[in-house]
Amino acid sequence: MVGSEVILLDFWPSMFGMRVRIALAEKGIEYDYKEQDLPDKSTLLLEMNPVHKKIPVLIHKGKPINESCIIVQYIDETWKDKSPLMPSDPYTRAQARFWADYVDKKVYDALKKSGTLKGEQQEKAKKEFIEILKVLEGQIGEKPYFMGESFGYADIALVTFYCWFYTFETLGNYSIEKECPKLIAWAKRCMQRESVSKTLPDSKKIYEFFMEMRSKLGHDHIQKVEDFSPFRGRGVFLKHGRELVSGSSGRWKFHAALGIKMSSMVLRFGLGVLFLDETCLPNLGFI
Ligand SMILES: N[C@@H](CCC(=O)N[C@@H](CS)C(=O)NCC(=O)O)C(=O)O
Repeated sequence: MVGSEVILLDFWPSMFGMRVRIALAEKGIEYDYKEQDLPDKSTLLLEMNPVHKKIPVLIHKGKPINESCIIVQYIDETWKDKSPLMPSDPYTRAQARFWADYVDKKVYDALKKSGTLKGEQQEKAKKEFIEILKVLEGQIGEKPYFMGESFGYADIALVTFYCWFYTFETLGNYSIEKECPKLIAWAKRCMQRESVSKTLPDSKKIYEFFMEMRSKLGHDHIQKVEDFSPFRGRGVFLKHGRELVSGSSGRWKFHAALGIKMSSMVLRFGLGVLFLDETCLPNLGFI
C-alpha cells in the first residue's frame, strides 16, 4: 500500500473507533484518518476487514488489524517506548483484559436499551445498565483509574462510552451520575487527559447524530412493533431509510427482501415462527 504508514478507517461517533484514536494519541502516533461511510462501505474497508466489515481498522505498513481492543493491544505492543497501556505484571494485565472484556460484553447493549426501549422494558433495562456500571464502579473503587495509578487499556475500553451517556440518559429520562457518582468522577478524570478530551466528541453532537440517524431509519415505527406477535398483522414491511423497500406476507418472500443491503439485520426462522432480533425493530412495521 502506498501512502501513510499508519491508517485508521473509522467513523467519528464510534465508541470503538475512539478507543483506537485515544491509544494512538497516548502514544503520539501520526496517522492518516479515513472517515468511512458505513451504509456504503468502501472497497478498502471490505478488503481490510472482510470478516466483520466493520470499523475501526488500523492499517499498519499495509497490514490490517481489526477489533478495537485487539488494535489497542497491538498499538501498545508495537510502540512500546511511550505511555504503556497494558500493566507490566501478567496478573494485573489479565485483570485489565478481564475488565475490558466485561465492558465489551455488557455495556453497549445495555446502554442502548436503557434509552430506546419503552415502558416497563425500559425501566428494567435502566436498572440492568446501572447494575453493570456499579460493578465497574466497584472495580475502580478509590483508585484514580481501573488498574491503579495509571490510565490504560481498561480505562480506554470504557471511557469512550461516556460521550454517549447523555443521548441515552436524555431518551431514557434518567441520570447515571445520580446512581454512579464515582464512575462519573472517574470519567471526568479521564477527560482531563488530552488524548481523551480531544478524541471524545461533544455529547450533544452525538445526541444530534443519533436522533438524525433514528429518524432516517424510520424509528417512529418502533412503537408499532413493540408488542409484536408473529404473523398477527397482514404482513410485514421492511424499510430502508424512508423508502418502503418490500411488502410481504410470506416469510420466504420477506427473507428475500433481506438480500437488500441490511448488514446489521438479523432474522431467524423457526417452525413457522418469525423471531426478530431487536436490531430489526427500527426497520420493521406492519401493514
Ligand atoms: N467489536 C467491534 C465492534 C465494531 C463496530 O461495531 N463497528 C460499527 C460502527 S460503531 C460498524 O462498523 N458497523 C458497520 C456494520 O455493522 O455494518 C470492535 O470492537 O471493533
